[in-house]
Amino acid sequence: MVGYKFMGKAHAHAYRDIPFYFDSDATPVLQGIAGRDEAGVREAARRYGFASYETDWRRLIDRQDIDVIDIVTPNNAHAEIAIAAATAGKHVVCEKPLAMTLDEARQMLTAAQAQGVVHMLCHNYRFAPAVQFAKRLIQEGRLGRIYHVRAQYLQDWIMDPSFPLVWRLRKEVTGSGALGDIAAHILDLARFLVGEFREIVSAVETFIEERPLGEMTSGLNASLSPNIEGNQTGQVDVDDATAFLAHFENGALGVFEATRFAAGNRNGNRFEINGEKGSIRWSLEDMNWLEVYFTDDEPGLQGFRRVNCTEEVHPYAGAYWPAGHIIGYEHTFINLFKELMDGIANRRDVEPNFEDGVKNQAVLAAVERSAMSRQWVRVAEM
Ligand code: SOE
Repeated sequence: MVGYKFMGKAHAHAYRDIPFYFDSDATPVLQGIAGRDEAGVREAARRYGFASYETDWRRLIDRQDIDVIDIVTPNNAHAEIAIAAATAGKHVVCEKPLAMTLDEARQMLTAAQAQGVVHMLCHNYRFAPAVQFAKRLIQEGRLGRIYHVRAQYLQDWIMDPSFPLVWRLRKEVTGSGALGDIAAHILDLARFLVGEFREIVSAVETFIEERPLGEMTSGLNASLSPNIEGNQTGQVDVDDATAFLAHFENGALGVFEATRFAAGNRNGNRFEINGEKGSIRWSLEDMNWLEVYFTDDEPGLQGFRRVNCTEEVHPYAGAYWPAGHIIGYEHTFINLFKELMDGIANRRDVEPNFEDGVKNQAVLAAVERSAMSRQWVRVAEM
């Protein structure tokens, strides 16, 4: 694993838990973790249970005892590490967004395909049992033709103007703001559930343009840089919020919103899909439930039913606890890495992969271009 903070913790925990719940076709062994800060990476290795640590990620890639490289670094390091890993014949799994630009994403896909390694992109929310069940209902045609998808990813963790200018707010490190960080998740869910985007019109906004210098500490917390002189500040050069409309290839109409300025919404990832025969709704903050409405329900009894997706019949749910015993955020990663392990053991493609990463990156690029040009942008032209 390269990197070890918020996502490093989520991934390491998931790898360790896989054998607890699943008979996967391969079992992860935490061989090595890399990070530039020796004290930090040593402590991560100890806490997460890695056998060794390195202060240069290239050393992990050179090692013969390592088969898979997992990238949980800030976004500007994804491409270099993924391409080096794939070129060395290692399977690669990468946090989202796949890359800083569409061009980088394409290079990553090309490198992985050229070596025939398994590649995976960490859109973990696809792996909530209720989301997988929603996919099954749509695939079975239970909603019929899809008319609408509306999705929101609402957060509020940078609303305080004194929250520092961390890497997630600096374009050269992160690529974009709420767009690549959280709109990426909802557009990936829309592609997973509804289909491909055709064209987009968007707006982006940066509400607070200057912040004190600082660094992420743990989770989504940050501290001011210890060495700054006086009240040194820097310019925020990414979006705080974005909103866009989309036409899908299959004719569906989409409405999307992602922001870090929706007070009271800590991690509000939700969607609603309306089809000719019914609707479904899901919200991460109530992630075990799927709300389902069918137009052919008996008159007088029509209404949204709340389905608790913890039964044996619900994807992945049977691996955990008896029905009604709920699961959480971390289980989305366990399910995702279970698929990665099976894919590697059987040398078959897994999803979402770098191809999805390229398609998602094209949508992100179209959102950015549309916001600049104030015009509709066709995703295929990116
Ligand atoms: C911060 O916005 C963040 O941690 C994202 O980076 C994750 O991808 C998302 O799942 C939760 O919020």
